[in-house]
Amino acid sequence: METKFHHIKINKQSVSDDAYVLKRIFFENGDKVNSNDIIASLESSKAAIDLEAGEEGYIFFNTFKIDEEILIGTIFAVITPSNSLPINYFEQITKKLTEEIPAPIKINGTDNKNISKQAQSLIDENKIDISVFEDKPFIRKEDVQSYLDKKDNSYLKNPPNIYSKSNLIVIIGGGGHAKMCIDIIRQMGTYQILGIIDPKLPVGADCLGVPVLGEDKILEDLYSQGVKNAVIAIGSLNNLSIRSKIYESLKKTGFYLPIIIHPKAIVEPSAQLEEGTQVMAGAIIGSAAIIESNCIINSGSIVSHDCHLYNNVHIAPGAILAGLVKVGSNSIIGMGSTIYINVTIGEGVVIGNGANIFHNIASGTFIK
Ligand code: JB2
Repeated sequence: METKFHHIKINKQSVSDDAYVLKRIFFENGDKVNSNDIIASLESSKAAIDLEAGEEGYIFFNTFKIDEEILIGTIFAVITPSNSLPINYFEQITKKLTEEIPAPIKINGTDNKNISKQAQSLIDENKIDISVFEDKPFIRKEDVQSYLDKKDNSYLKNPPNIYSKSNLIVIIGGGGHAKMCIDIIRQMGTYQILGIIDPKLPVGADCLGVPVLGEDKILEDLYSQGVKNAVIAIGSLNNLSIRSKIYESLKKTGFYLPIIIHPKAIVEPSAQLEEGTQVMAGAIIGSAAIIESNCIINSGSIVSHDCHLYNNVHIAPGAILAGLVKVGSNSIIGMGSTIYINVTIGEGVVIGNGANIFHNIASGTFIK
């Protein structure tokens, strides 16, 4: 039977507005809501607007930040009957909507009905010639702000139009693991790679045709220009906490970290993957496995049924986890090692390459 999802859209409340500003969100992703629950409040030019769930179920929000303008017609959240959402659900919808969007309307200064009120006042304030936005079917405050910010830097030399902008992604780190991530993202086809962030590589250096843009401090600027997605492409084999620190910092800025899955990996439909997890070529994730956020399931490894990997775990190439294995946060299971059924590995454990583990391993242990 097809699962029924209820989309919560931003609907027009008054004739004069084309977008509303997000003020508060009252639930977290995965929370249970009743149909008459208020899930968020927005602001129009005239009044506050309360957004109702409209259906009972589990709520998942599209990625918007407080004080961001949201266009009317946008799918703001989705309510699902079970506490899970298909991988990259909002990306798929956005992609579909993008394909359905008609050709941009030419704006020549006489017809300004496609400019939000806040955008218009910024344009007036800064005396901007609106022909600079002629590739945009609708001008939002963010577009004008981004144009103003851009005057002072050159990260987005050729900004794509607003609709494809939401699919831009930056790669954090420009070493070996980044190459694997770039190949996966290109094959997934959902995101457009803008560039690499790496403090040790010179700006303009090239990694598989992707340019290095600068160091981590430019990330907030990029985010404010409309780049909302990021991939942590650092394996950090010696210190997994680097990945978790970068994850926290990117989330704080507001970035969305998509789950990336190589097209030649096998992930059973009943497996649950969380934000930022990466599944490389040839990996297999078995039924009902739970892989929490920011994990790497590296090439050719096997995570069998009912395994539970907590945040920020790295399963190195060729490692095999039998069914029901649990692995605590920040642990690494080395290349070619095997973990016996039902074994629990603690947090911050390093299992060396080729080890065979038959018993539980305490947190912080290093196994050669
Ligand atoms: O905090 C950081 C940071 N720390 C290191 N921010 C950013 N933006 N970049 C950082 N880096 C950069 O990550 C380094 O400057 C370096 O260019 C890159 C790491 O590259 P490397 O090739 O040394 O490691 P890797 O993490 O990409 O890959 C390792 O781990 C994988 C899982 C390799 O050992 C691979 O062989 C392995 N498959």
